[in-house]
Amino acid sequence: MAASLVFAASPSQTLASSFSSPNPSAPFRSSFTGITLKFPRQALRLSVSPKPLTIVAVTKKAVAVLTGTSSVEGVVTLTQEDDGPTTVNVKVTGLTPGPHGFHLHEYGDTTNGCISTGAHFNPNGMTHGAPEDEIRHAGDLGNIVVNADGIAEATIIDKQIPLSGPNSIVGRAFVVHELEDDLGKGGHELSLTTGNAGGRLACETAESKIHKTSVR
Ligand SMILES: [Cu+2]
Ligand SMILES: [Zn+2]
Repeated sequence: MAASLVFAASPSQTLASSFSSPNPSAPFRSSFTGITLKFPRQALRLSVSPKPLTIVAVTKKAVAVLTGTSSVEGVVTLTQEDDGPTTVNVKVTGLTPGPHGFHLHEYGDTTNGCISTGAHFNPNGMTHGAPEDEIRHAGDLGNIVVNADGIAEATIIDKQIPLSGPNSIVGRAFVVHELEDDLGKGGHELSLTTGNAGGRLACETAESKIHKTSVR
């Protein structure tokens, strides 16, 4: 998607620049010149590259390495094909066994530890909920469950955390919490804002890598 936008921008810039220096005595001729300029450029590109590059899919990837003040650490890997859902692979170690709230918070700022990541990422102005709820923060990814060895491994597939576009989560931070996220249903005063998931044990910002899968 991003790649096709880049390609589309090139001919229109060509057109705009040819209009920006019109011949005042012959306005029709000027616009005609703009169009003929566009076709030779494409023809040139085809002759230089006999097998033109075709973008068949854009795989977007991002990664966050979670660190905290405690012994908790982990890695979050994100993958998104074109405009499909995002797959989140999480592995966190050093947690107490049981469920722990796992969210995407608004800011990628960890200068004051996990506190400076702000609230849950919420571009649609919703209240806190479960990942499967219609009313939820985009950043509500539920809980990750930690086994007896203190390790949590999970794969989450979600449509509200794209890696590009206006609601891109690249540059925002993942946070692992001390307690279970009640998914907005606990009746606590914090249930509808944070799921009452307690302290922030580890966090890190998602950083992006874009891969284009191409064929010739
Ligand atoms: Cu959180
Ligand atoms: Zn939330």
